[in-house]
Amino acid sequence: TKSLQMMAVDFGASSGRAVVGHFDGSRISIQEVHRFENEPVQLGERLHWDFLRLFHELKRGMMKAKQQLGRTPASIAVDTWGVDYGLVDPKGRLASNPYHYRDLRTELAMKEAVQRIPETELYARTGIQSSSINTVYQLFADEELRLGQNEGGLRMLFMPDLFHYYLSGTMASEYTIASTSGMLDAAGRDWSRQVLDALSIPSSLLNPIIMPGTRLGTVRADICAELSLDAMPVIAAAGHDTAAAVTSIPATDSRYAFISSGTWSLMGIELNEPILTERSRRLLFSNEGGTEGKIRMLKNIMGLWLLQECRRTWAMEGTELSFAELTEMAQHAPANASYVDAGDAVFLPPGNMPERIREYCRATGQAVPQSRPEIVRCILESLAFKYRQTLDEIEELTGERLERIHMVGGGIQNRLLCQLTANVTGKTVIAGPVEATSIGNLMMQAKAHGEVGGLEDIREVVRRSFPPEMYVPENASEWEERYRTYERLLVLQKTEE
Ligand code: ADP
Ligand code: LRH
Repeated sequence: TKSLQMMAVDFGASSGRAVVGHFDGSRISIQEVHRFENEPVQLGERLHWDFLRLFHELKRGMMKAKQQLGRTPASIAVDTWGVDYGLVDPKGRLASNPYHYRDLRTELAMKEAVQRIPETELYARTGIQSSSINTVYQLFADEELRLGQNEGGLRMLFMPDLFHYYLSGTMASEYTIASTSGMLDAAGRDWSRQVLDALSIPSSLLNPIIMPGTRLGTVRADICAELSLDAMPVIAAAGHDTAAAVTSIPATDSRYAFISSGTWSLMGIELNEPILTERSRRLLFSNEGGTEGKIRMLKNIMGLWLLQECRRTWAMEGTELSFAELTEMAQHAPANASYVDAGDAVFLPPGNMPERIREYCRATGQAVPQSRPEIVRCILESLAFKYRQTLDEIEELTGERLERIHMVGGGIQNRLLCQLTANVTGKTVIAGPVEATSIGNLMMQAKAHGEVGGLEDIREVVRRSFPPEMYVPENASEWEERYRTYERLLVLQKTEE
């Protein structure tokens, strides 16, 4: 095996990073060379990502990677958050700035769309949980495009595909990111004709699906010149950040659930085929595409977004608090026994999160958390309870008992949340790696270079390279009691609907 030095750029919904990875055939080591904020921009009525700035950060990352290594990396791949896209015109120009999935224009569109194709049918075909963020509703909301049947000859590129296009000039839709759209046939792993036709979404917008680990081309000559790089291959590794993260879970068998913890918490299991039942639809599980032919059956949980938004509100009120400080605050707050449903779409849009949490507690007849520590405590406990609920649901859907929970992503730096998760689920939590997404991205590049085998080999490399941390359940019976309260309050009425 030759020694490979590659680079990955991982765009999360809250921050992005460029890392270089060194794979020697047995272990991989990574080094962050560039990190940047990813702040959305409200422009008039609409919420957008700042694509131009993000592309600029990508180039800065490439420049720093070269400086770090003293030479051009062997390849590059980009991964991003799910569902969002850009539209490119026939001359290759960005036709409009990409929208943020938290933009509210889709709410109405979603209601109209399900008049055309029932949610039950949408789910039976695509296996994607009903949510206003789904690409399918975003495209349906674009009436000009839909009713004009794409007269302008635009092409839709998901965010990682869009970055890859402007890097390499090659247009393609990588499977894992396309699978978040709600427009792929989950079992057939290709665009769903029926869904597109029912919603009059022009198929001329779409690109062929390619599988993770496909080489797209090389970085364009003008970018190489701008950054003084030699020719560098661009690889579609695993375009969806969550798919990349799941690829690098250091598991030894399949008796585990994963939680990919960042802005969102994505909790689920890996399967060979999707579960497309009425029960899994009602429980809001998605079947997204994984690497190596796998399906990620998972639930999108609001996640640390709740905390990020509180932090932003408090900063605007004049108190800047780090995530470490926020966690510390909650550590000493009493367990307050007020909870929110961390799956509830009311928490999706940005804006005054502390007040929305208070309002939720008020409306559900609970004590209203007042202080900041109480609010943070409420968020973290509510997340842990949601994980417990989701775990029970996964066990119900599969009829199998799971033994462990693997947690990965930036959110595992919140050690209180990892411990609470162990306590409330009664399962051992295995936490790590923090940079699972970048590592998964890099390992899929190594796969494309022919330097590593399948998933099992990749996971063995990750285990060897990043020993995880264990959290053992504490005070199980006390937490079981609390969970029963949560269940009576927030779970039972809903699941019996
Ligand atoms: P994304 O990829 O969605 O942008 P990350 O995987 O980078 O998200 O994770 C970001 C989250 O990690 C933050 O919302 C924050 O709650 C958590 N986090 C980051 N650093 C720390 C820290 N030092 N202590 C506790 N939590 C942290
Ligand atoms: C997490 C994530 C998640 C969802 C959301 C939109 O970063 O990719 O899996 O798709 O973003």
